[in-house]
Amino acid sequence: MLRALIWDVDGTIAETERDGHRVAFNEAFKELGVPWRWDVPTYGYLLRVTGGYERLLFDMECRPQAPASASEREGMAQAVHRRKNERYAQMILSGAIKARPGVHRLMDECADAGITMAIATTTSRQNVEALLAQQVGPYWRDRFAAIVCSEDAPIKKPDPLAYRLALERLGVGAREALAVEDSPNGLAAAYALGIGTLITRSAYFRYEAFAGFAGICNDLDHPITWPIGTAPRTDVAVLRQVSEAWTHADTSYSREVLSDSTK
Ligand code: XBP
Ligand code: MG
Repeated sequence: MLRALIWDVDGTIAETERDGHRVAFNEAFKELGVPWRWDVPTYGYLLRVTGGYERLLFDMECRPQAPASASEREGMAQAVHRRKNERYAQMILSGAIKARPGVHRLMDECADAGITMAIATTTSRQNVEALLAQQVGPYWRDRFAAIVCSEDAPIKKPDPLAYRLALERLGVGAREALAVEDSPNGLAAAYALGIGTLITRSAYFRYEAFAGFAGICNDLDHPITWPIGTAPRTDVAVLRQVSEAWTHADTSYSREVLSDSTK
């Protein structure tokens, strides 16, 4: 039975990757004299690496203009990432980035239906705070029984740690929860524990060939498809059907992954 809905943040609650973090990174590059920018396709490619700091280090590995020594690159990445987060918070607080369609509605419906909610994200507490306070309101924390951020789960998605902690803090089993995600890395993190994932495609993953999802849609107000059904939008009744179908799904692959990781 569905008891909890676990929300990813970036790309899922709002289009923060393309319109927020990427733009803020470019502003930080400019301010700190870093001689390159990330256009929309380049940032999409870099999203394979989770974590803004890690993403930056990964990109620098093949930038001839980047410092030669690892310690200099790390120093530069720390400074840029810090400034990026300041600019990101300012951008979010200005209200420039809104929640994606259906997010507020589904959160309200879950609260009314007694479905507990949590957050499992690879971004920082400060970035979550900025977005949720702006978009959900000053009492946003009251809506979530568990809030797992990069400080709690430093090993980032696709590692399942963030979801493992969310389940533990919620006190529910994998089959009693659904995840809402926008990216392959997020899906992999939830899938590794056997949690069913509802994919709400963000701009970067509109044409991604996802595999292993419990349900998929372009946004929560648009039609959703799951292995044994379709519906015009995602509401609590649909979440329950998706969860029920997932209960019967074959996730033997994830069990193999889990047993391998404990050897
Ligand atoms: C997505 C991420 C984050 C953001 C940037 O997180 O990978 O790294 O791109 O945030 P989510 P930071 O799990 O919410 O989709 O700069 O704080 O890493
Ligand atoms: Mg995401």
